[in-house]
Amino acid sequence: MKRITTLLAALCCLGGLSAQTGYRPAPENLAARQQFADGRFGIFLHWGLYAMLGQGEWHMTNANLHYREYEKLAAGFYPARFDAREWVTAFREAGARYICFTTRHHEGFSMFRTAQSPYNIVEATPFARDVVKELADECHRQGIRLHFYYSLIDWWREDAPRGRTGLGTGRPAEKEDADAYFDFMKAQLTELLTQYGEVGAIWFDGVWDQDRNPSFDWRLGELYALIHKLQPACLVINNHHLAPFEGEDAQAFERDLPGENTAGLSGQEISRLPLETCETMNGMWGYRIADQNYKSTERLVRYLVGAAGRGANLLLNIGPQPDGALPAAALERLAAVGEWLRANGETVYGTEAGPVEPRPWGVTTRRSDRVWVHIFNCPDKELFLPLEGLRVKQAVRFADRSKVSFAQDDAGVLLRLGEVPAGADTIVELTVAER
Ligand code: H79
Repeated sequence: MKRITTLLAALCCLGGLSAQTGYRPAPENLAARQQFADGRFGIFLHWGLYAMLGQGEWHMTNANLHYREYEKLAAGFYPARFDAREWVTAFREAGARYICFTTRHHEGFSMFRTAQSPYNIVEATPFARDVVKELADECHRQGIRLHFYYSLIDWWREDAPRGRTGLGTGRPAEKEDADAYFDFMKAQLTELLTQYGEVGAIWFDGVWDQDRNPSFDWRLGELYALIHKLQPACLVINNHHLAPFEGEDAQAFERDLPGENTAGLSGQEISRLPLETCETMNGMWGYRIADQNYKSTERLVRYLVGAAGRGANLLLNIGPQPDGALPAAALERLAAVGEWLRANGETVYGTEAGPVEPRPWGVTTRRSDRVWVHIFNCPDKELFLPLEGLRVKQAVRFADRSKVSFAQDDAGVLLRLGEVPAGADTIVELTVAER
């Protein structure tokens, strides 16, 4: 099976998904990968003109809005409450170690100062401020890394290659010009990597738009080589829902933990690169006025810890409002997750997946001789952990360091826990030694 998937991946590359050939990551890139993986928690931001419509970031194509009408939103975009310092402070206090911001989503509007198109926040809106610059300066001040989401697909540009989406936005077919579009993207990526200081990652999305056109070439090799030339430490991440291509520095998953596939976007094999999965706080990426279906703090913590227990980061999304403020429900959850991480972050940051595979009851994380057993749902008053090759020297509840009694043999350890509350993360810390 694995061989078939590898073969398929190779065929995909031949069929146009060419990646950076002969890529040897620079030492500073390898260091950045480690720092990225150690961070475990990032905040994803989907913000663009679509916020004004309050229907999520796909409304332009879902409602087949004409591009000449849609672009008029720009003249009314004035997010008076936008304050980069407030945003970044809230993310840092939530315990996030990085932010990924949509510099340009599928709607095609650039949220940064660009000379490549007048359709950008500085030139086309009365706000006339480069929010990416303000965020970058603030991130650098507060020691948070900044990643740039960059869409490969564009529903507004006339030259953008047509895939399976954005077909009803009224653009004349004869204006399609892939060469011009790739020049545009390369010039914008150059701006993003030279105007804003250190960039933690470029996060691509949209490869799947051409999945019915296997001969289409996204020229990813050229894009990746450009990024690594301008900033060797900058990670290339591409949310294409496939096994990684050469030239990528971390692997993305969407709306599922690695190894799970409830949303149907994450059937790809899990690579040895740093892993990251993204998920929404409510049900949408971009601001959706009718969606107050926010996940509880407990659930968000379980998801973050569930990711860590699979050796992955969580990139947790927020859709800022059209006025530039973050939704109150999101701010509440950020504060609560931050409080949890201040108490328990030691068991998440800088860890790797623990020795016990994820189970229905929870996950394990590990750093050197410490293993943290995160119990979300204990079926019993006792919990057996298969720990072949490891000897447990001590077991304590992480919260109060109280001893947990246990028995062990060659197969593993039986923890005598007593009652464990359902839903929350009860953490038992094991001190282990190799057998
Ligand atoms: O930016 C956010 C979304 O706007 C974007 N990625 C996240 C991070 C995204 N939108 N949809 N998807 C991801 C899921 C893609 C679903 C697909 Fe399909 C199923 C792609 C191909 C098959 C549905 C049908 C969408 C396009 C065709």
